[in-house]
Amino acid sequence: MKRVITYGTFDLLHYGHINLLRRAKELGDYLIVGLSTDEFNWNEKKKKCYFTYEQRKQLLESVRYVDLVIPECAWDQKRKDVHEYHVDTFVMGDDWKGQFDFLEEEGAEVVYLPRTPEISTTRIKKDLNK
Ligand code: C2G
Repeated sequence: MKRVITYGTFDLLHYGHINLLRRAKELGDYLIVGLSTDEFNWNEKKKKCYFTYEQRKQLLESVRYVDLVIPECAWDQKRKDVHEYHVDTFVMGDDWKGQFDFLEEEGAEVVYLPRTPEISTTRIKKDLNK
């Protein structure tokens, strides 16, 4: 059983997120998503989510590629998560390229996947405000 983990806010879930989750799942058999909590988003990413953590969790849990959703409360929980969840592969979009290579020290393969161009939560909000 190959276990994969990825992290994110996943607000206004869109096809770019789904493309990431699908490709992440293709790298193993079990996909864990570390979902940024509302506090983490606001305090660490200055992101004000449209959907609450519980709503974003419910959406992610309904995606066929996702097997488990856990809270992401801090930047530095990844090292612990890799061991606690017996993770083989860590995946992020390539906007994060190089930021998490240290997880290889914990024995995890680190993979950065190309982002889906054009779509983003920021773009959706901007277009809807026109
Ligand atoms: N993503 C993508 N293509 C897009 C938009 C997003 O592949 N058009 C990917 C991102 O690269 C990321 C994931 O989808 O891997 C989730 O994106 P966000 O919710 O924006 O996550 P982010 O705010 O980057 O949080 O500790 C890591 C952070 O929690 C990542």
